[in-house]
Amino acid sequence: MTQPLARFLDLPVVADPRGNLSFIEANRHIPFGIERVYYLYDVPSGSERGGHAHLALNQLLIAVAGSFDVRLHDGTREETVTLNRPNRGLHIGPMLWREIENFSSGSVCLVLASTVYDEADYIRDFDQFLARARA
Ligand code: T46
Repeated sequence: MTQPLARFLDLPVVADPRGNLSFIEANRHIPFGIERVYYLYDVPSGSERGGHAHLALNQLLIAVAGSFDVRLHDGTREETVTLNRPNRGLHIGPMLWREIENFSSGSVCLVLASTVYDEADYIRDFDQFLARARA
């Protein structure tokens, strides 16, 4: 059976009549330490984010509000997954091209990242990515 390019991780939920609570502990619920948190919000309809791969970065993407699609490519295969639950993350490892699209109105993409921001870790040209991934 073909392995998915990225793994869904179900996060704990503390259900409560006052509202639900989910939490994430580094190296327990996700397989990496967290050095950075960022989030995408106020995304205009029809916008796309991403369009790059990372050499070493691990990330967990969560649709903490609304939904969006993540299109992944490993140099050979392409796969699209939808994130639409605040208690489910998508673990994206290194050397996966990602494009994020179809953001619903009011959606928020929360990202936990294994390192601080480093432009040198990005591959922003798809042909360069393909050459490197297939090497
Ligand atoms: C990814 C997807 C899901 C920073 O200064 N610090 C940061 O932590 C980040 C993430 C970005 N930036 C700067 C770099 C650019 O000048 O913000 C600007 C926009 O970044 P970018 O075009 O890379 O944004 P996205 O949404 O296309 O990609 C981001 C992450 O960069 C990327 O790692 O996987 O979200």
